[in-house]
Amino acid sequence: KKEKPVKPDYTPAQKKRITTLLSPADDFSSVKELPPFKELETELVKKRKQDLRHMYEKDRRHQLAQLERDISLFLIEKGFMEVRTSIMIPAKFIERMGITEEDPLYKQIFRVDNNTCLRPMLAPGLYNYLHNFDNIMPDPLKIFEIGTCYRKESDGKEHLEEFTMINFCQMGSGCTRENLLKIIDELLKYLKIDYEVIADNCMVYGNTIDIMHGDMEISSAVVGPIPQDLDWGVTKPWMGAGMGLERLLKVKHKYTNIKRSSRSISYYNGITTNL
Ligand code: ATP
Ligand code: 9VF
Ligand code: MG
Repeated sequence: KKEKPVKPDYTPAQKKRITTLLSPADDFSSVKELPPFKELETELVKKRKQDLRHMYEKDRRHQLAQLERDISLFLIEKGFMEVRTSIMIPAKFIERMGITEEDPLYKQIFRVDNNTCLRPMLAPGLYNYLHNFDNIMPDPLKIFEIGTCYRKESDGKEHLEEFTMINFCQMGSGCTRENLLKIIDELLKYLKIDYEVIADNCMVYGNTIDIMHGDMEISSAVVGPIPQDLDWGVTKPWMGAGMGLERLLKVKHKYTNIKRSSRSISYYNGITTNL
């Protein structure tokens, strides 16, 4: 039996506009027939303006900024010290990370000039702190950074070229897979995000423990040491994990596209600003 097409059929441009205007909370499952485009558009524009006015009145916090604050407080509470390092880094840090021309990440680096690039990850800054704080702080040394990273990406719904990473790490005693998974579990429980643990590997770290939500990787976690530690003057065991904040927001708010949670002039807290 052939299914009756739902009328009216929108043009591709109209479908796109409706998709942009939809919020994950909108539910059309009980609607048998969609209204004409203009009618639906007007209704959705009105709802999204209301959503934004409601945020202005009741909350005023930016999701991405608030998530950063939540994660910072959580990790500070757990004994990790917050650091902030440069977004523009020496290009030689890329090589020192062990990222060679064969590594897919190599071509993804945004170069600023011959000697400078935008950081694709937080590890170089953290390595510097692990080295410099080793003879200052008691054991174990626990630090983290949250900040913007840049990678040239080609595919869409889960990748941004400008995204926010949290990378926490511990050096010295207690650096076991079990302890690492425990912190990740506590953090993701605190953020109310379901996950699965799988094994993966990458060129920089070798074996990684990947934290997945469905098909999307939300974190890569590693238990060191690894050979390139020595190039950073790091000689003790370590463990650490990197996690993307926009991906966490995508899961939390059920966004269909990660752009909704990115740094943007097109969306505010997942709502289009084109109203
Ligand atoms: P993927 O395989 O999905 O491209 P990755 O393994 O290259 O990710 P990692 O280097 O492990 O990413 O970075 C740690 C975390 O940072 C990822 O688990 C993800 O949550 C986040 N992340 C990495 N690249 C991006 C990106 N382009 N946009 C948004 N988040 C990202
Ligand atoms: C875990 C994701 C090498 C001791 C300074 C900290 C980690 C992986 C994080 C990473 C990636 N690594 N950005 O290192 O915590 O996979 O590229 Si450190
Ligand atoms: Mg990874």
